[in-house]
Amino acid sequence: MDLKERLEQTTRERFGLAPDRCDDRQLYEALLIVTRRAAEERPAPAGERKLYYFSAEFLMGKLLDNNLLALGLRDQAQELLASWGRDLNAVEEQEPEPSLGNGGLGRLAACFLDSIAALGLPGDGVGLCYHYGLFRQKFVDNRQAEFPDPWIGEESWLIPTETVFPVSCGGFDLKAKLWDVAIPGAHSGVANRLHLFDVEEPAPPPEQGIVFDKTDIVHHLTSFLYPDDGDEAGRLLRVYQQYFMVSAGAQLILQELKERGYSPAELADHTVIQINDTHPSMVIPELIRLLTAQGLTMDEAIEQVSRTCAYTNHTILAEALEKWPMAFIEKVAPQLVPIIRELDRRAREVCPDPALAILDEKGLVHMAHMDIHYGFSVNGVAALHTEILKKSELKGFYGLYPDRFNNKTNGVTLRRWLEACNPALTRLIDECIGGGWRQDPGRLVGLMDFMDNDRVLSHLLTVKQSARERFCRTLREAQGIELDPNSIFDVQIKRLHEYKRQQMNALYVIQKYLEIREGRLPEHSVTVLFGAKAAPAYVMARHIIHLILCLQRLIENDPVVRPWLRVVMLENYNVTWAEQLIPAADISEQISLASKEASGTGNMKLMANGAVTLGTLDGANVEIAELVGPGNIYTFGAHSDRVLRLYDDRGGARYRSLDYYHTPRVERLVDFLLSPELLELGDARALAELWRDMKGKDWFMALLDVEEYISVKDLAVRQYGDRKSWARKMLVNIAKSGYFSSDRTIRQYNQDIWHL
Ligand code: 26V
Repeated sequence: MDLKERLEQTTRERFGLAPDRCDDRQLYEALLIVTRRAAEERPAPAGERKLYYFSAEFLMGKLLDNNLLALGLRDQAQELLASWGRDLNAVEEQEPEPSLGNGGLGRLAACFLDSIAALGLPGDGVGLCYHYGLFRQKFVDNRQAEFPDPWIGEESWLIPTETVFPVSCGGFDLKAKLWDVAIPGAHSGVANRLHLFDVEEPAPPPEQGIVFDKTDIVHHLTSFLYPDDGDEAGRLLRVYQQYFMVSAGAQLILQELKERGYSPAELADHTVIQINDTHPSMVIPELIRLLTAQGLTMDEAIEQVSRTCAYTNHTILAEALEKWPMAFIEKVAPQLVPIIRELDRRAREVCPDPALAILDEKGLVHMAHMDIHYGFSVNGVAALHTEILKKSELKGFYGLYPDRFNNKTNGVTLRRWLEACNPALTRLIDECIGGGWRQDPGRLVGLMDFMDNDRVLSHLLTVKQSARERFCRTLREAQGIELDPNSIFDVQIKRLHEYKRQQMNALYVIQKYLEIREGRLPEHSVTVLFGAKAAPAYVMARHIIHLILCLQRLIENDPVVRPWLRVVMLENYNVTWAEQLIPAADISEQISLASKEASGTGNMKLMANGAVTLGTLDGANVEIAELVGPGNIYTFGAHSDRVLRLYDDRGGARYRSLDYYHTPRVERLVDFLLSPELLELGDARALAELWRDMKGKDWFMALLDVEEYISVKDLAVRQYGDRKSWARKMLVNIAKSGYFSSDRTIRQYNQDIWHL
C-alpha cells in the first residue's frame, strides 16, 4: 500500500489540503482513516473453529500507534511525517483514549486480542460500545470527581455494520446495533474484529457529572461501564447491559455459524466461547434458548453449549463474585428464567450439595456456579490463584470436576508494553540480542549474557534516566507538577482497592515524612507515584485517594521534606499514562494482601521495562520471584496460607487489627491521619472514617505487613545507590519477562482450551 498516496488523497478530499498544510488534528484524522481502512481490508484468519472472547471490558488504549505497528506502517508513517516537518508523536496525542475498561481484566482482554491476531488465530471480541466509558477522573479539593469520558467523535476506530439484532427484555424490545473495530495482527497479515453492540438511540452525555436516569434503559444502556450499583435501578441496569451483550453476541455466533455452512447442532465443533469473568455468564442460558428455538432438544442444546463455553475466574473477592436475584432476571429477561431453573435442577441431580447450586435459598443466581457446571473449562490467571481456587474458593467444584480446572498465567503484549512505549530500551535490546525476541519473547533471556558488560549496564541506566526525564516533561505539561528526574520513581498504578493496599504505601510516605522532619534523611530522594481510579460508590477507596492527595499537598508545601520525598497522584490514570510512566519506573509496587490479587499484569509490564518489583508473594509475583531469583526482587509480608488462616473463624487465630495498631511505630503512623497538619488540608470526617477503619477493622491487613514493608523498601532505596548492581537487577528482570508475553498465554489457551 502506498501510504503517501492514500494520505494525500484523504487530506485533499476531507480538508482540501495537502498533508503538509494540515494541523495535527487533521493529520490524525487522515491517518486514522487510512489505517482503519488498511486494517479493515485485511482478511480474517482461516479455520474450522472460531473463538469468541466475551467481556464487559476491553481497555484498548489508543490504537493509532499500535495499528501502524501491526500493519508494518509505523516507520513509513514516521518518515513521511518527518518529511513534512511533522512529528508522529504529536499527531498521536490527538487521539482520545477509549475508556472501555476498569483495570486488569479489561486490559488483559485487549492484550489477548492483540496476541490472538498476531498468532493468526480466528478469534473475535464481543462487548458493549460504552459512549462515556468508566468515567474521567478529576481532582477537586483533594477528592475524586467523576465526569463522562466520551471518545467517539465524527471519526473513530468504529466501523459501522449493517447488522442489527433484536433483544427482547421483559415488556419491551431493544435493537442491538453492531459496530466493529478491526484488530490487525502483527506479522500475521490477518485481522480479527472486536464486536461492540450499541443501542439504536444512545443518550447524549449527562449534564451533571455521571448522574443520569438509570431507568431509561433504552437510551442509557450503553452510556457507562459499571454504572453505580448503589441502588436497585443501577443493579438492574447492569443486568440489562449483560443480557443485551450476550443476547446480541449469541445471535451473532449463530448467524456466523450458518454463514460458515454449519448447522446449530454442530456449534461446539466449530465454536468456542471464553467467558471473561462472570459478566457474560448469561450467554449460557441465552444460547440454550436460541438453540432450542432452532429445533434442538433441551438435552442437545445443553450438550452443545457445555462443550462450547469456557470460564475464566479473575478474583476470589467474595463481593466481586456476581450473584443476581432471580427476580432481576425475571424482569430483564423472563425467557431465561425457566432455563436457569432447569440448569439448576440438573446440577442438583449431579451434585446435591446446596453450596454448589446455581440458585440458592435466597433466590440468588450464582453466575460462576452456572459457568462451572455448564462449561468445559475453568481457569485461574496465575499459578497461585488457580491453586487457591482448587483448594479453597472453588474446592467443592474441583472435587466434582477436577479435569475442568486449569491455570493460564496472564501475559501482556510486549508490542505495546515494550516496543511501542519504550523505543530506547527496545533499541538497546535489539543491539544486544537482535530482533528475534519479537517472534519468540523467551529469547529475551539472551540478555543474561550481558550481566557483566559495563557498557550495556550503563546504557541501561541512561535509558531509564531519559525515560524519567521524559516523564517529568509530560507531567509538567499535563498537571503543572515539577519533579526531580534523579529521584527514585516508586510506582503504584492499578485500580484503587483496599486489598491492593495503596493505604499501606501511604503509611510508608507518612513514616518517611516524619523521619525527614526529624532530620533523619533517606539515602536517596524518592518520588512515590500513584495512578488509580476508585469505583464511585466505594467510599473507603475514595477516602484513600483523599489521603494520598492530602499527603501530596502537605509535602508540596514543605521545603524541608520536598527535596527528599514527593508524592504524586496522576489525574485520570489510564493506558496512555501507563505507557508514559512504566518506562520511567524504578520500583514496581505490587503489595496486595497475599491471596487477594489473582494475578496482576502491571507487575509484568513494569518488569519488562526494567523496574524491580517490591511485592508480596501474591498472584503472578510468585512466578516473577521464581524467575528472577531472590536477589532481583524485594518480597515481604505474610504468605497466602497464613492469610487464609487469619480469615478463618475457627481456632481463635483470627486477625485483629488492634493487636498490630498498638505497637509504637504503627500507632504513630495511623494516628497521623488525625494530625493537625493533615486535618488542615483534608476533610476531617473522611480522614476520621479512614483512621477508624484502619485501626479497628483493616480487613486487608495493612497493619500486619506495614513494618516489614517499610524496612524492605528502605533496603531497596539503599541498594539503589549501588548503580551497577541495580542495573544488573534491571537487566535480569527484562531478560526474564519474556515468559509474561501474552503470546505465550494465548498459545496455552489455544493448546489446552480452544483448539483453534
Ligand atoms: C471489580 C470491582 C469493580 C467495582 C468495584 C469493586 C470491584 C472489586 C473487584 C473487581 C474485580 C473484577 C475482576 C478483575 O478485574 N480482576 C483482575 O483481573 C486481572 C486479569 O486477570 C488480574 O490481573 C487482577 O489480579 C484481577 O484483580
